[in-house]
Amino acid sequence: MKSVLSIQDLSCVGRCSLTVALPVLSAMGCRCSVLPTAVLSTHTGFPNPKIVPLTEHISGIGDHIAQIGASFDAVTVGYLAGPDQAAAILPLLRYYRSQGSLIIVDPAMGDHGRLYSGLNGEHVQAMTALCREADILLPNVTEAALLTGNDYQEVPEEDYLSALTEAALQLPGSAVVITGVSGKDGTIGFCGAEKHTGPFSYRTEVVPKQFHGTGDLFAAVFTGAVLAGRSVCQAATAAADFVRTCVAGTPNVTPYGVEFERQLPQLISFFQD
Ligand code: PXL
Repeated sequence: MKSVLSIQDLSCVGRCSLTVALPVLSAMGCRCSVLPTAVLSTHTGFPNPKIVPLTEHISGIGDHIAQIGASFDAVTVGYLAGPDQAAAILPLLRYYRSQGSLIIVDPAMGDHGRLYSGLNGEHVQAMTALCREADILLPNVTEAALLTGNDYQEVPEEDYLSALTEAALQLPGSAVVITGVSGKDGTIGFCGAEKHTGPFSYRTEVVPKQFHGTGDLFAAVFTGAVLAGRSVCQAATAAADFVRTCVAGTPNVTPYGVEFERQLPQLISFFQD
């Protein structure tokens, strides 16, 4: 059975981060271990969440996980509550990279041209350092712009996307997938490139509803699909289609996020022993 270590926050209410990664990766047949970097009463899309950072515990938890010899086919990183958290997980990422784990980083920092509430420029720098340890990067357009020092375009031009992809590929990783790319023609999709196979892109008709946590859902399905042997582009396509189905199947836009639960049986097709 494939195994994943998912490093991100645990938001008690509001589907995102670990409450998405665990069920999705389990449905896809992966043993999913977690390193919660913070506990939040809700994600930051609800007003005034209680945030309990676990920053000073990250290295102790990571050391013990490594010490018992736990191995992972993939180690994934998502939302972190501050720059010191990014610094705290760096040694663990380097260790698992040296052990041959595939490192997938979704530098979850913002959307629609703005940083998430409570994050700042220092966070962007720390996340950029973390992205240098990744094999595969999964930024949205906002995050790709922040990582590469470019301006943000809400409806990005083709040249702009090529420049963002090219700039993100200058980081040491082997592939980048830029998610949530809106087109003028009522489409949404992703674009990206693998260093050894070149660029790719995918568009599908947009379902005009915005939710928290869809990037986390994309990252979880993507990870499971890559571990099931799909190429980066195939895995991203499966993830984009799954997110679209979940968004379309959620009648009301609320901060509780998308109703992915009833779609989980679709993911069983990736299940491998
Ligand atoms: O979905 C990204 C995310 C994850 N975790 C927390 C968040 C957000 C986005 O706002 O607040 C706590």
